[in-house]
Amino acid sequence: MPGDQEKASRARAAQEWEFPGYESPLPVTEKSNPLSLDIDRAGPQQIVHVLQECDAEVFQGDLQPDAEFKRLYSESVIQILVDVADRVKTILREPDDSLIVLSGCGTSGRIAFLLANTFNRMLGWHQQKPVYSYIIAGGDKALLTSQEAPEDSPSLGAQVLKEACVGRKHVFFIGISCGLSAPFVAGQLDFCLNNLDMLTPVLIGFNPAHTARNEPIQGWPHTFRQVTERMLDLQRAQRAFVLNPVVGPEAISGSSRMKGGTATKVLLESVLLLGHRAAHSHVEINRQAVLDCIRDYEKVHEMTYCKTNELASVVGKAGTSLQKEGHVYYLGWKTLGIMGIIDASECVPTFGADFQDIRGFMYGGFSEMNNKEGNLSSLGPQFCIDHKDFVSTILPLIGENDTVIFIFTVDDDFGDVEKLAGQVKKKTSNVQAICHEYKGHCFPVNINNIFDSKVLKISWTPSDADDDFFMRLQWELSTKWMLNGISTGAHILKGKVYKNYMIDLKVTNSKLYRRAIGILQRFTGCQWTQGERALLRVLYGAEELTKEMATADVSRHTQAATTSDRVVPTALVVLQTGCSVSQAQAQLRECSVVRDAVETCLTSGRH
Ligand code: F1P
Repeated sequence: MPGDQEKASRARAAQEWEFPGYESPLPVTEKSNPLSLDIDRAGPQQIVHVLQECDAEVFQGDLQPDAEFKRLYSESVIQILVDVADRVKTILREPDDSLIVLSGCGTSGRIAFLLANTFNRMLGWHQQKPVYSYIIAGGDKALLTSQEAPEDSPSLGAQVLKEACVGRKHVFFIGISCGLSAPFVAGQLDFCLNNLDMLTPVLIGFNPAHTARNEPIQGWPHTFRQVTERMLDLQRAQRAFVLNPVVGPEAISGSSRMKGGTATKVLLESVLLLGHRAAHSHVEINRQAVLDCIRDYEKVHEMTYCKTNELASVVGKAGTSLQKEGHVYYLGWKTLGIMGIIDASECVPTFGADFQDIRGFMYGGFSEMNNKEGNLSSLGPQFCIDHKDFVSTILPLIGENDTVIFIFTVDDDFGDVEKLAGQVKKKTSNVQAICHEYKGHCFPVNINNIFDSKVLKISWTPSDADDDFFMRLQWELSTKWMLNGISTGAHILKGKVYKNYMIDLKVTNSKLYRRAIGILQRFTGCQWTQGERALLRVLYGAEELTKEMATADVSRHTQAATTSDRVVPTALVVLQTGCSVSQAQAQLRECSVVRDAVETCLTSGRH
């Protein structure tokens, strides 16, 4: 645990991004975190340490009473959590004709899916019908793969929500956009604001409202910021709610799957849990109850990062696998299997990874996923997520360069774990485990004997208030931190990160398009238009842009990006050296490590 001195220095470092001029005008979720500036040069131990520090910022209290940014523990945020939990309780008490919709894009939609299913299951235990529904931009395909383009359509968002509301009288809509930026969610919130007699909207995100995205949205009359401001006006009358504490910049700039996803899970689970406890067990919803709940999650952070050495060891193993062109496989059970699948799917847009680099599988596959569209495995290998798929298609090819990570708890059938581990061990000695047990419920055998190495095992001591349900939510969060650390760390070790930027991101929607140009500007000092031209030349593989290319919509550009590789690194080389697109591509092909290629180009360009 950090000492006082370390805590103080952490607070000092964290304050840097709070200065008004720091990387202005970027919103907090897009800024680079001063704590992780050198993460690209760090070893596994240091990577984990930096992630621990960045993740701790999620729970940082107000530094001064009049601090510019609201935090998770700020009075006003806690009050909104109380109000939202109270609404959840009201719906659960009178569930007929009511619906709670959780919606988002990418990671935010995946968390929406996870929680909608989890809390419907809880209702089932109380003999109640499901009340929750989830929406993810791009449909269920987006649960397993990156489908970034639908994120840009407000009308699609509104349409899907409208369909979900059919036959309901009251809908409590929770829209998640970590960066307060996704047009898909803006469209849904706007739909709510136009139908307030039926819908009450909640917006979850992690930027101050005045930095919500304000650029025009193609074919739509509003911006995200305007929608947010309308909601804030209605908040006074409790007809809309905006939950937007700041949790600090991501360790990898803009990678909202990390802290954004974590904070979403913490906030949403807290309000839903308290709503359920109030509705079913008559536990009062008040500020203290909210604070206690968030503190419990903060303890999960401490428990998880107590295992720094073990986690660093797995990060190192996974990094070596990726460096040697091997793979990392997550084999999980129940919702921890879903956490693995989610984490793996996010590596494609974040690091420009191949979907085969890191893959997730879960016991029972789609019959356990419980997604709306059912079994998607016929859509292609990315959608084959059952352990059986792993055994039939991957296991025969496994070798020493691969890392296989088992993710399970004491509540899973240990015989299944042992059997599969036995099969994998015949192929590689690199078999790791992340597992959770709790007081009075320990594994029947010494896990180390099965996995031959330091196992990442956390033994939890539940407090009296903890039920099994809450315990699982905590395991999920703990597992999320570990998996985010492993996949991020492994890609850093592979050289997919430059300083703390995802230098090889996929430029597949308008947010990522702007982020890519921002990266070019930052490292080459170019003007926006110059950076954009270089990016477009690479996207279209053209030395000269035609008028049509230069004037096309961003959606056309991002469509072109789906088939392009190493877009930002190539544009960087073009800008820095003045060479042609094909020369830059050839130069990068010679260099296996993207980070080194970028670094060489930038430093030599300065001489
Ligand atoms: C949604 C999102 C991210 C994803 C990528 C593109 O962001 O899909 O989940 O990792 O960065 O955007 P947000 O709307 O929650 O900010």
